[in-house]
Amino acid sequence: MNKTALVTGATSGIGKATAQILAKNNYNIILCGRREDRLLELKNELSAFTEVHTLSFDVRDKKAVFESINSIPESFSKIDILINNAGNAHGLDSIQNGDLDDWDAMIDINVKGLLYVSKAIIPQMIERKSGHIINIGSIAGKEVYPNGNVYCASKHAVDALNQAMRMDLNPFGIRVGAIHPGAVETEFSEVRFKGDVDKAANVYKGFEPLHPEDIADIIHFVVSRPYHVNIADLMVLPTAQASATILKRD
Ligand code: NDP
Ligand code: 8X3
Repeated sequence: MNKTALVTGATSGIGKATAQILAKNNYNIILCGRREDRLLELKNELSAFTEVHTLSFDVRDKKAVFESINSIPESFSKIDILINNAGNAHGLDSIQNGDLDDWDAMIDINVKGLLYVSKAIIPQMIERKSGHIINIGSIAGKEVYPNGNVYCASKHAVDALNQAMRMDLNPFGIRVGAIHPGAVETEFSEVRFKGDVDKAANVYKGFEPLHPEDIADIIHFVVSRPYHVNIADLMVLPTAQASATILKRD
């Protein structure tokens, strides 16, 4: 029987590429995100390969998270793989100039949203004594960089939660691991710079960033390891990137 994977943030970037590669490798997919038009478009594309269900909710809205996950039809309700990917940076400002709404967004989406979705799905994994959770962290969860303050804090929290989940879920045979990418060219920088596409494009100028498919390919590798193998913590950088702040540009 095909495994079922629930992917948050499947309307764009890493989440979308992950849904695409998993669908092509016979995983049933639950696509999550807020933008329904994109969810339906991707569902149409991936239905050629596998069974696809869509769930539109904002991960900040805990009631909507639980209602949506509880509404999943029987045929998709056994979730084998949870990919906690939804998240973004909002702004790139010093701590003294940071915008409170940006701070709320990053903590509410990247940390609390990840917790809500996990809390809604973990009980069924515990009951079955099986499951695999992949948390998408960041190099920003391993290092801090100037003006990255709250985004870095939110991703350090993901790193901590990844370790904590692995400990707490260990008695139940549930695999938990994180992937921490460096620079990946997605809509990430457009969101961070509030739609300023030129500023966003500059982030990736002069070097080859990772493409969302590079991370998706690794996620597929991680979930397809034999049960006794848990890839617990993996940092993936573009070759041009040595750290959060050291980048070799042409
Ligand atoms: P994108 O902006 O391309 O995708 C972000 C996804 O998150 C979208 O599908 C979006 O869907 C979803 N999302 C955002 N806010 C919410 C919300 N409130 N409720 C539900 N879904 C939401 O960025 P990436 O693909 O790059 O980002 C994916 C993950 O990778 C994030 O956790 C990010 O922090 C992490 N990451 C990214 C890196 C990069 O350089 N790009 C590097 C390291 C980590 P929708 O808007 O439809 O709701
Ligand atoms: C995204 C990568 O370096 O902008 O998490 O924080 S970075």
